[in-house]
Amino acid sequence: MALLAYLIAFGSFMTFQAVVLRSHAGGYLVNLVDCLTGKIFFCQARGRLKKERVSIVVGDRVEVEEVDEVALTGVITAQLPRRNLLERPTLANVDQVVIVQAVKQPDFSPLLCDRYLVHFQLAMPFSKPVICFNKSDLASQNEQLALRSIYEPLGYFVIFVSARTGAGIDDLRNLLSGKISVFAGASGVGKSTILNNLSPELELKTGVMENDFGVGRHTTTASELYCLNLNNQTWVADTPGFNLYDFLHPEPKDVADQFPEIAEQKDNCHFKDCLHTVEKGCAVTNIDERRYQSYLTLVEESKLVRQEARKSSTKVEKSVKTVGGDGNAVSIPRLNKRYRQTSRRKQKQESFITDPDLADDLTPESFSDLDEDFDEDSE
Ligand SMILES: Nc1nc2c(ncn2[C@@H]2O[C@H](COP(=O)(O)OP(=O)(O)O)[C@@H](O)[C@H]2O)c(=O)[nH]1
Ligand SMILES: [Mg+2]
Ligand SMILES: [Zn+2]
Repeated sequence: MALLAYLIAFGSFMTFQAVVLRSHAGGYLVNLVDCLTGKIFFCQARGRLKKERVSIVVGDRVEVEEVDEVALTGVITAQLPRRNLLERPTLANVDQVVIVQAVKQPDFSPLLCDRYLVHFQLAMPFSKPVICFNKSDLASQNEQLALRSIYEPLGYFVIFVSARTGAGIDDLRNLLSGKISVFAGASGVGKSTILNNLSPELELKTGVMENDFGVGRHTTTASELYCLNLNNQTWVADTPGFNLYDFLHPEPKDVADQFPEIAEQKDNCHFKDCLHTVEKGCAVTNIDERRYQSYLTLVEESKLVRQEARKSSTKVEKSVKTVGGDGNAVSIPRLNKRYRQTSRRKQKQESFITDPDLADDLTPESFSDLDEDFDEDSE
């Protein structure tokens, strides 16, 4: 007992490194690195960090002090340098993305898969996306081969798994080991079921059930990082499905660079400013029909995105706000929403959760019912 008390007291003076798993109730849930307990600690950021507007996001490495191993709390005192930062989904220090698609239920959508590929190629140029087809138990060998033959020749690493039967899960585990990976893909493709199969103690809720608001109850609404029970150095982020406007679009002329089979042919095209879409005599030919349809769609969309951007850039007043008064008023740019501080109103709403009397009632369910941090105007 005395030893335990000593350890607790000692722990409170030590500095630990931690990985941020998700934001929660104005603070963060973290895993302590090199501490194989797998326990999740709730930490507030030190006031100084808030004042300096240090934005801590899922995947950040941080330093934690004042660790209380009984109450499972601590204080984040520093944010360690980031290797990278993804904007959508907001994640730091990501090594690779795994685009999860179902072979069936829902039917495989080449367009959606290509949207994710293009998005993550733009967002994470340092790492090639992996394509993971789930629900392989629902597709014949021939159907699997047909899907494989679209993407493998383009240089993508393709893996088939079934979270239901466990087929392919060991290969996926090897692929993830020692890295921080992102699972991206529409709701219902089986991301949570795969995570449960990889690490059963996660006990994630699966299956889309509609609640009274027409929203799937077990649909992920905020990015959350899970530490797989492998070697304490393997994390996977489950992320919400994207809305159409979440996808990044390059300039129309640059869409070709995101399709390896078009990129390698485009230099043979002698037309100036050719988008390789309609022109007779364009050198870009022999593209898989599904991929070409995706390409045409993305070129059209990227034109629309640029048009919209030009329209809204005239509304400059919307991107600045006025602070101060009495002749001292200055216009300053508005921060991107996700970097704004939580409003005082919202902090008050959240304070009941940080009430220690309520802390015992917190369950993973109540975590997922809470809003993401930084999602409200600070005005
Ligand atoms: N047949 C089959 N169904 C699966 C498989 N993986 C998941 N499912 C089902 O697909 C549905 C959605 O899974 P879920 O993990 O919640 O998807 P998420 O929204 O991507 O997290 C659930 O009903 C799962 O039981 C699989 O490998 N095979
Ligand atoms: Mg899920
Ligand atoms: Zn061309």
